Amino acid sequence: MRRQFGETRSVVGRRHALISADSHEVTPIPGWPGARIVVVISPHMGARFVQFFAGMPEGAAAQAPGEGVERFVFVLEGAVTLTLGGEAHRLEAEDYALVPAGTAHHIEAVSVARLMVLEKMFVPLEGAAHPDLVIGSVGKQPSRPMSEDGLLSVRKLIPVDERFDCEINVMEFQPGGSLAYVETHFVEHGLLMLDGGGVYRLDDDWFPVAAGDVIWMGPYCPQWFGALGATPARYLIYKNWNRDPMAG
Ligand code: UGY
Ligand code: MN
Repeated sequence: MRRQFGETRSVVGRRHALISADSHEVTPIPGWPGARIVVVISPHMGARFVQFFAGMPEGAAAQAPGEGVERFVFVLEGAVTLTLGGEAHRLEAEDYALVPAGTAHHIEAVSVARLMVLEKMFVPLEGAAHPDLVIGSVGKQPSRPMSEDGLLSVRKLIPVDERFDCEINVMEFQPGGSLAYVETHFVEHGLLMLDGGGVYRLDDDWFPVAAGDVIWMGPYCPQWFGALGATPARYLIYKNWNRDPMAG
């Protein structure tokens, strides 16, 4: 949509960013020929990971990321196949995969598809084995209550296992539900609003947020969310996890 006075809900600060779809910029990146890539979070803003949308025409194919990089793929629309070790896994909307660093693979769109991809340098844990491939579907993960009022629940997409250096969850807030307190922690977040909306506190500001918005919360960014509206709000949220704060 054309905006006469250059308005946007996007804000980029030192310790947080909110990127709304009206400010998406398409930028080609290696390994994704033919795809419409929008990088929404990257080390250029201070994050230690990359998060991007990939719009793929039918038949487009993506290659594995660089050395030492692990990749999380979440299907927003359409269907893709993830092929590794000679085996093809079909992923449709709300299906996901965490592909460990060093795993040769490719991703092919079997229809027009839209993905959210998150990549980071894997941080190994001394004495622990390399993590396995994770493939799953949001609806198949148990929904665990997270608040006494019954208004907040979480689905964990990655196994609870210290071999993994990240956690990726889907949090669901019933209307009126909120985080119980303002969190301040050393881990950072990449977030995608999946459904509904509400108000996000980031540092000392409160922002209206809606489905499609992406948020980066850097280390120690004070954060809080309250759901507004008649329908539940859901978001996908990444955090670096299971590692010593000294490990980087
Ligand atoms: O897991 C988390 O730190 C999560 N509760 N943070 C958030 O929703 N902003
Ligand atoms: Mn948090």
